[in-house]
Amino acid sequence: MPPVTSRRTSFCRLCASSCGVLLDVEDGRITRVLGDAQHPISGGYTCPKGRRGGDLAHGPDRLTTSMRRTGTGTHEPVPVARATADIADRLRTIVDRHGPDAVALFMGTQQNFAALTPPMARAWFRGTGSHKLFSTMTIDQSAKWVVAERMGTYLGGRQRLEDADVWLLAGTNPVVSANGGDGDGAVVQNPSVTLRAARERGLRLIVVDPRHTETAALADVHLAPRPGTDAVLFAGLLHVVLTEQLHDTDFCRRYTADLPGLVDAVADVTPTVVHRICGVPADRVRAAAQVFAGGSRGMATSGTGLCMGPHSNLAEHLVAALNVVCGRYLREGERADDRAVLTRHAPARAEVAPPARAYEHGFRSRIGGVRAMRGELPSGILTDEILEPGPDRVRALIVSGGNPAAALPDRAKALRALRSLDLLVCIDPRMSDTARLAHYVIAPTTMYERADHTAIMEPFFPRPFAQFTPAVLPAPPGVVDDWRFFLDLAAASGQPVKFAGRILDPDAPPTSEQMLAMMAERGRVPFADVVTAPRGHLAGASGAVVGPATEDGAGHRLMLLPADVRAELVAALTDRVVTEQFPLLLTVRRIREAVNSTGTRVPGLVPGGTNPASLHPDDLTALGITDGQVVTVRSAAGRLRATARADRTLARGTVSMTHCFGSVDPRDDAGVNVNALTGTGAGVQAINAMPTMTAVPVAVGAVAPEEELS
Ligand SMILES: Nc1nc2c(c(=O)[nH]1)N[C@H]1C(S)=C(S)[C@@H](COP(=O)(O)OP(=O)(O)OC[C@H]3O[C@@H](n4cnc5c(=O)[nH]c(N)nc54)[C@H](O)[C@@H]3O)O[C@H]1N2
Ligand SMILES: Nc1nc2c(c(=O)[nH]1)N[C@H]1C(S)=C(S)[C@@H](COP(=O)(O)OP(=O)(O)OC[C@H]3O[C@@H](n4cnc5c(=O)[nH]c(N)nc54)[C@H](O)[C@@H]3O)O[C@H]1N2
Ligand code: SF4
Ligand SMILES: [Mo]
Repeated sequence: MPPVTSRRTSFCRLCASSCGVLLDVEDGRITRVLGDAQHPISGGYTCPKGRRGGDLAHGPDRLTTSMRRTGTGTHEPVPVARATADIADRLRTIVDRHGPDAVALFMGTQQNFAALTPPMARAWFRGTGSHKLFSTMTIDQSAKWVVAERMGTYLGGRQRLEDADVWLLAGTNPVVSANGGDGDGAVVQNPSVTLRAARERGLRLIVVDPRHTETAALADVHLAPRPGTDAVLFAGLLHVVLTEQLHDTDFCRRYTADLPGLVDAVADVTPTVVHRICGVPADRVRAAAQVFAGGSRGMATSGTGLCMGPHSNLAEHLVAALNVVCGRYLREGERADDRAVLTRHAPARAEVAPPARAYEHGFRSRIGGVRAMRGELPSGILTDEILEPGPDRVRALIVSGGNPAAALPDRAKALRALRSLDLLVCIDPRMSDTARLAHYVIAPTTMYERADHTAIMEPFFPRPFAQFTPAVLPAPPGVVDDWRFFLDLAAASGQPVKFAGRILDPDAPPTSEQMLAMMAERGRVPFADVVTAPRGHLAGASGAVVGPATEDGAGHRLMLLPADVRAELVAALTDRVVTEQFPLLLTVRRIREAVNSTGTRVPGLVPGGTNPASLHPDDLTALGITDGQVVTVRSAAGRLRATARADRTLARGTVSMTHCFGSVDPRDDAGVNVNALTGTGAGVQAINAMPTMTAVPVAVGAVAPEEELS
């Protein structure tokens, strides 16, 4: 009998896009992933890694049982219940000796794409009493948190792409990353179609990127600054807007405290100064500012290219200041940007939450006196938290949906730190680098083996939308849902777990579907309406409008340029980015075929199988290097070997590589890990300890043939 194929609807959960998919399933295996053309948000779009989504479940390296490290450093299968009990025992011993702060949780990217995992991981963590919570946000875009703390937040909501006539994207390439920065969902889904449609209705698009990216190819204006100089560029854009009086005087009068201070601080940052520092011609700086401020609606949003640079907190602050002075926020009485469907609606008000500088009061780490922000310590100090002696040194680390061995800056130190732990637990469906170093690897269900909904992703959808998917594939018998592992670990440790307002009974836990329903109880749409709509539920506008300021809130103002930000601007203006020893600047770049390390080892997915070091062909010629040649890339932090690739989209003087490749096992042919080059002390940001991961000074040289053989 020929195998029976059934076609199921679901949504992909490898990135925030949550694209609607059709899955052909045969004998419990996915044989084909198709974009769902009738999906109301993604409209049939999928990317290469999404189309290989079945490999996560069926690939040769899929873990179908949990693993335990043996005395010789290899791993052997262990039943998950045994592993959970052992982990609880070992945690208890560590806490008894060293206190709860010896236990840390690292929350990675893939944790965020399962609705139940973050709340349950956090619920377990809260029960430990530890302060050592880390996530990838602080090696990514925590500059946005810093901006909110130093500037304050306007609570009426941001303008949206759907009715904007101008948009500026800085250091983000949504056509590839499906991520336009700032959690501003409009450009996340079906990105090139979305951006093209916006342009057809008259939107003018400005892209700021040292590379002529796939997104820049769709832009009206492309500025290619020298990497790491965005803060100066944005100060210059503000200079033009403010000297030419293109700003929104009414918004500034109502909601800002210190406009004259900003005017003064950027007075000398003329387009000529910008040209000298950033390499962008003065007339183009002026024109870009005029196009942006000349629009009536639309924001500047930014991504990793800004948030990972040497002045990331300042650069982000000035992007936000540009939005503020141009008044690109929703006013009282306007339709609110209300995308809550399964989550609770938060009312929008035309007022300011003043700068709170909460990072001055949070838990204080012994590492550099750095403090927690939003309950998290910065991942930039995680390795020191593990390695530096001290009574509350981190000795046990649980990694949920992340791969810090590949993702953390200063790879050698990160590996040393992870290897030195008394207990490393990694929940991962494959033997990632972090899993290989772990004492226990918990094998979880993969995306199509679990029921889920889009509650966490609501802010990223362009319209109020929610989707539910049941599990489409049977899970292998040895695996466990991520959320269930945290519940069982809490139970084995004698910690009660509270979820959606009730204490869960670990002996008779709810099903995933019940948990998802509990999570959606405060939504505006009954969960049943979402469950019965296989392609998801478009909820329509909620009718909410931006309300008036409260009595308390009416007096609050945004701080455009507090003294510390001003000092950072002075420093950025005098910075020397490149040196003779390291004349080139290494930049970050994502590829369609991988989300961080996920996808890097799927056979045949990444073109060429690896991550090259791209340079402008003229730079290659000047260095005497040919396309395809093996080169050494050196920085102050370390060196690596990669294949050189000629790439005309890059500005001269830049090198571009993709992160999270490579392997701790030298037998693997898995590319090279770029974090061999990152993470020296230089450029680490105050407040959030954000390391420099783009605009890293490097030198590239040919590898002599005899060296290549060794
Ligand atoms: N040099 C340099 N370094 C960087 C960056 C850069 O641009 N340049 N980018 C930084 C950024 S923005 C980030 S976000 C980090 C990424 O840092 P991480 O989030 O730590 O890295 P990922 O590779 O995304 O790790 C995800 C892991 O989850 C696993 N996984 C997949 N599905 C599931 C699941 O259902 N359950 C569980 N439990 N696990 C699953 C995958 O196999 C993978 O090992 O890297 C940072 N590091
Ligand atoms: N396909 C795919 N999608 C992803 C991911 C992935 O790995 N692959 N990762 C996900 C994650 S974890 C994140 S955080 C988001 C990130 O999403 P994005 O921030 O959009 O990431 P990138 O696509 O790398 O775009 C960063 C851009 O910044 C530019 N850049 C580098 N240095 C500088 C600089 O100094 N100044 C300026 N102005 N630009 C600079 C680079 O050339 C690049 O085009 O993407 C998410 N989506
Ligand atoms: S963009 Fe790709 S990885 Fe992201 S949800 Fe869509 S198909 Fe999946
Ligand atoms: Mo990220």
